[in-house]
Amino acid sequence: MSKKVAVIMGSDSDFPTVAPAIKRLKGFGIPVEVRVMSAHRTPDAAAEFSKNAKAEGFGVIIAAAGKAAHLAGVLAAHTTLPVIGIPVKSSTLDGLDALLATVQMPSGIPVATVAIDGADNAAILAAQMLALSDDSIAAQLEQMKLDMEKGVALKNEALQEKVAAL
Ligand code: C2R
Repeated sequence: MSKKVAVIMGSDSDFPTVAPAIKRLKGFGIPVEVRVMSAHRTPDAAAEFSKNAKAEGFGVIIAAAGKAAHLAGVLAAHTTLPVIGIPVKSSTLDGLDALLATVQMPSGIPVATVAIDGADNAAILAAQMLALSDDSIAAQLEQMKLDMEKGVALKNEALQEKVAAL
């Protein structure tokens, strides 16, 4: 059994954005624990969770937050586990605020930041981290890339037919 992935979101309003990450991780057979937790609204719980995460069997933390998105950075401050940040588009600034707050970490405390609302890539990146010491996840990732390649080849073929018909 691989290490667990924690998927933490700043608010339950982030759930629709984060759901694809949970689905993807489950698809890989990776054990996932999902929590609402906030560096702003529940600062003690967030710090405590992160401090204990490694000992609790987590291998990666994914943190999703919108607006002034400090969640991923604060979780990263309290652990040596890799933290992946998902900036959520939940404001009038279309997620640019969350992107900058998540990605612009000071030296020493990295947060691997995916695209705005990039939940699926966050899950794939977490799987790639766990795959370093888990052959079953590594094999699934290899297969995923082969499937993707086949999918693009099929799309290319279909496109050639459309071009020829012009
Ligand atoms: P509500 O919908 O609950 O008002 O939250 C959440 O991630 C959400 O996108 C609005 C937005 O506030 C974000 N939030 C943060 C943090 N906690 C909640 N950015 C944090 O700790 O960084």
